[in-house]
Amino acid sequence: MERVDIAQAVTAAVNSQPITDLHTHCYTPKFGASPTPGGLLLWGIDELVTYHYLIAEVYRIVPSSHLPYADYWKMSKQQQADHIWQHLFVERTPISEACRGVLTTIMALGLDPNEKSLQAYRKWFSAQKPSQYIDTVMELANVDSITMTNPVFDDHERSIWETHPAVGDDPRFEAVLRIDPLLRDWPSAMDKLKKWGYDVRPDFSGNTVDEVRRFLCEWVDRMKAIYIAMSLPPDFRYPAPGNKGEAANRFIRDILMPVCADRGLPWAMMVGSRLQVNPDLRDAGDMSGKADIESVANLCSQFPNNKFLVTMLALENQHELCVTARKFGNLLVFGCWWFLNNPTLVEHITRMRIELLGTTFVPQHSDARILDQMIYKWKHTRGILQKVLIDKYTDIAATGFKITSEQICNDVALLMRDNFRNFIDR
Ligand code: FIX
Ligand code: ZN
Repeated sequence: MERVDIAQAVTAAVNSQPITDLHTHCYTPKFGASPTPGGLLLWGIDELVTYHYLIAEVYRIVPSSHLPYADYWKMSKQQQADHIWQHLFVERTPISEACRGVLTTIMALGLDPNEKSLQAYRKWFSAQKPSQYIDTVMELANVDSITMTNPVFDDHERSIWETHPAVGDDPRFEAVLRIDPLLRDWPSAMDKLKKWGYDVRPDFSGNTVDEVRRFLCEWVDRMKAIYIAMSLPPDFRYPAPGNKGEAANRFIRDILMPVCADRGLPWAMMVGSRLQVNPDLRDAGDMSGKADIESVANLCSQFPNNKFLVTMLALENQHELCVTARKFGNLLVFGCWWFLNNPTLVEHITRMRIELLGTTFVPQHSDARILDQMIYKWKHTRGILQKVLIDKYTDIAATGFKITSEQICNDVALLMRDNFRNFIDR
């Protein structure tokens, strides 16, 4: 195949391949939808423009000395959106990736991205209904399944699951049991489990191991979770050193690994998020840090019957994560997470992953917090994937190997859907 034919085949394959989005913060409409207070499904222009990435960016223009954080948080959602639109999209060029994403989404919806106010967009969105709009977004993004993130230690979300057990039942969505406090704050997690009726103690005495396993199994079953997930700090270690680390080691060894192995569930480890370095920014207040790849290797090695779905937040960790994946078949590398989800880094990381892992990884997840973001996050990703694959197939063709359109389609299906589905046995 000539490069021009490869380009045509790759572009068609990547554009037509439905994506299984393996990590988002979107929800079925049964969880309630914005602007209803407490609605967990966030959608529409005011949510899109007040995405926490953009809050961080507007505070670089209007610092807290001019607009105290407390005054921003007292504003209505529309006032917050107007503030961000004015400073990031009207008075300055919306050139950052988070700004470009909003413009891509607006354009894909058939609206004019040059409006000086949000009124016209608000009028258009006022005519949309959440459930139908989910179909619109999935069609525009060509996404066939949206994977939720369901933090069981979030009191509001847990109460919804407890009062509406079928809340996750929507063929467009899958659920994920998210359990960060069990490693980030074991003692307070044990206090909560005790309040919820589990016979547990922070020192693991008594029935603690069985009771925490029961807790995990009951919620995996209630949610029909397709994997168990945690975000972990840069200083996560396995095994954790010293007495302080013993609880974490025991939780992983005696509880989490047996439950995941028994249920055939991957443990999704999202490693490197240092939370709330600026708490006044709320969701925008987290940052990244270089993490320890040896801990990932130790887990893959010590638990060969477990599956590890891993993404790391620091750019410095990406190469060593690829090398580790070459050593352990029970490790599936995924995504260019959060601060890595920028064209320059996505292209660099994806090229490296193909060169080291072939087609045995998952290039991206959207991490969409606002439903509409799936439109831009996947449009931008598809463009980069096309660029990288065209180069890689051209390199292979230059060896005399005969590339076919069928092979390209099969490879793209693996990268955008089937590697993940196969890993969770779906
Ligand atoms: O821990 C996570 O799931 C992170 O993705 C989020 O906490 C983060 O705020 C985010 O949405 C990044 O894109
Ligand atoms: Zn996330």
